[in-house]
Amino acid sequence: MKIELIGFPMFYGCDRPGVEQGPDKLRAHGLVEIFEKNLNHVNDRGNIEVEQVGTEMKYATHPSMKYLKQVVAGNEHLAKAVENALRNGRLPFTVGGDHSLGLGSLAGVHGATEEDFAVIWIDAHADLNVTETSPSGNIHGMPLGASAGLGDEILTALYEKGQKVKPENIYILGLRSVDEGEEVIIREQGIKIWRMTDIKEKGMAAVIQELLSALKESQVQHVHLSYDIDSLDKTLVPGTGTPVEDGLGIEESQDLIRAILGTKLVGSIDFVEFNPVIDRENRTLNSCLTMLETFAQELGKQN
Ligand code: B3U
Ligand code: MN
Ligand code: MN
Repeated sequence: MKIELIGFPMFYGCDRPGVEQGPDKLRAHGLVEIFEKNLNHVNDRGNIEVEQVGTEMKYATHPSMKYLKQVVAGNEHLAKAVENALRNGRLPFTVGGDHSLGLGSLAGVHGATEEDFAVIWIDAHADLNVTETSPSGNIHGMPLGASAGLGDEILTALYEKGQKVKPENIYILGLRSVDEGEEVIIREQGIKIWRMTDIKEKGMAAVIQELLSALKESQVQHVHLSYDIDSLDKTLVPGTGTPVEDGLGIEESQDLIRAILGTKLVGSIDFVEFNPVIDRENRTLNSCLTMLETFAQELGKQN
């Protein structure tokens, strides 16, 4: 298993500076070494170039989608990098930055794969908003919807025109903060979700069984795993833009990650929303390092 680490230092999608420092903060605390310890080939391709602009650009391209031009431009670069990594037989592991990077990541996967692929989105939020349903105008609340072909063409046509992933191949886990409009989209599109209440009620082991059997039934051969650290409980991640209570514990999250990677179908991964500037006592940093170690160990078993 060859890994291509890609940093995506962007905060425009969440409109809260600090999260763009995530990739370098994690590098400074051993990100590359964690992977090298567990895998024989890791290439850190560095950070994707992100244009630096001031707040006067927030609504310069669209009346409600913030920093639209900058988010699209950065994600076009990311899509190319993800597609290239996959075409070179590597697993792109993209470290954010905010979750708008799902746009570029999924566009790149779509570019490199012939067949339908699945997306597993682990997140407190659904990230399914379109311009009309978004309460914030923050694009990090929209990448999954846009990748499913919903909403404004400026986002759905990113990198390549049209839908990148079919709604029936989307699985969201860890949900506990869903906007009204997103609830409608989930119902109408038949997106498979496991809320935190489902996970607490059934237990993680049962949820994992449901997820794996649905995946198996779909017969997809590529799974994209998008991991938002705000899926973890608020107490574990004070250093993320929108922490939410009643989230996953570290062990629950590790069990889930191990099971998903254990399918050997995961071919691309995102790790997003760590904001070192608002962290407290390195609690979020430590949660991130623990989870990254789990990712690396499990990927290492696949050699
Ligand atoms: N759903 C809300 C809040 C949000 C989405 N993603 C995060 N927060 N991290 C929105 O603004 O779309
Ligand atoms: Mn997210
Ligand atoms: Mn989130």
